[in-house]
Amino acid sequence: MPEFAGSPVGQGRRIAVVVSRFNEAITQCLVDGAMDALTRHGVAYDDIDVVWVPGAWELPAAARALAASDRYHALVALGAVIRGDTPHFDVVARESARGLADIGADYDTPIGLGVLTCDNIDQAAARAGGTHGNKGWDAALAALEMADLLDRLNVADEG
Ligand code: INI
Repeated sequence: MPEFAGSPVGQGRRIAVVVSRFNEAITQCLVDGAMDALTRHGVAYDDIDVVWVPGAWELPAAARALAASDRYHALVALGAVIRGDTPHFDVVARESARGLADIGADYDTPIGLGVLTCDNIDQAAARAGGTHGNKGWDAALAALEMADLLDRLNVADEG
C-alpha cells in the first residue's frame, strides 16, 4: 500500500509570513517562532518575506495577493484574535480562517494557520512562546511539510 507523507524540508523554499499587527506583542512572538522554525529547517533568511497587515480580518486579502504572485512555495498566516465583549471576535476569527482556507484551496498553496483564537491575553501568551509552545513555529512547520507533501503527490500524479 503506497503511503505519502511530507517532511519539513526548507532548503530552496520561498516562504511568505503574513501577520497581523493587532495584539502585536503576541503576534511578534509568533513571527519569531515561525522564523526560528523556518530557518532551522533550512529556509534561507533571504527567502522569507514578512508581510504585516492591520488585523486578522485583513490576512486573507494579503494572503490571496501573495499566493497569486506565484513567488512562494507556502504561506504562514499569523494573528491573535482575543475575545472581547462583542461578537466582533467571532466574525473576525471565523472569516479570517475561512478566507485563508479558501485561498489555500484556490491556489494549491499550503497555508500554515497560526491565528490564535483565545479568550484572553494569558491564553494567547501561553501559545506564543509560553507554556503551550509557539503556534507560529507549528504553523511554519506544517506549511513546510505540506509543501513537500504536495510536491510528492504531484509527482505521483504524473507517474
Ligand atoms: N483583529 C485581530 O487581529 N485580533 C482581534 O482580537 C481583533 N478584535 O478583537 O477586534 C481584531 N480586530 C480588527 C480586525 O481584524 C480589522 O483589522 C478591523 O476590523 C479593520 O478592518
